[in-house]
Amino acid sequence: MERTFLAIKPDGVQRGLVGEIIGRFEAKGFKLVGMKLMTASRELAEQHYGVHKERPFFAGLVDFITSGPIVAMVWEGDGVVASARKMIGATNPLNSEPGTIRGDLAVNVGRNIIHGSDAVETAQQEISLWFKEEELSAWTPSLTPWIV
Ligand code: ABT
Ligand code: MG
Repeated sequence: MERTFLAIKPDGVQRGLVGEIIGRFEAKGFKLVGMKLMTASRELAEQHYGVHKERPFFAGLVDFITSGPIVAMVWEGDGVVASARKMIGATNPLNSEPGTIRGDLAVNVGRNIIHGSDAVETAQQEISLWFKEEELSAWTPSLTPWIV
């Protein structure tokens, strides 16, 4: 089953958007299989954004992403990598369609509230960068109603 790495960035946590964002992926029908609130080290952030190492915004990006707690998550489901990117919206929130997370909740490309892996292969690399195998839970949704 396909998995992706999503992270609510420090601005999303500070703005109290954790519940709103998680709710969208739950409502869509994806399954949460890993989650932790953590402040990333510089080393971890630099590895995560390694492809942007030479870009002028790299140092500021690492400063931002390590500036406070983030909610690191792994979500599972058919086509979850591409679907989550679609739900997140374009990198620059001013270009993100209304109805997407960034389109509805953000305005600044350097403060775009959530990260999502951009391809299945990247997702696998990011999941193993951020999570140990034992931190992930394989579970099957129960068909028994929880409230009778
Ligand atoms: P991420 O999910 O954070 O990787 O964003 P996304 O994949 O949509 O976009 P990319 B290109 O990977 O951007 C990485 C982070 O760099 C920021 N950024 C990007 C800038 O600040 N200026 C720029 O010109 C570009 C291209 C946006 C992303 N994160 N933040 N925060
Ligand atoms: Mg990216």
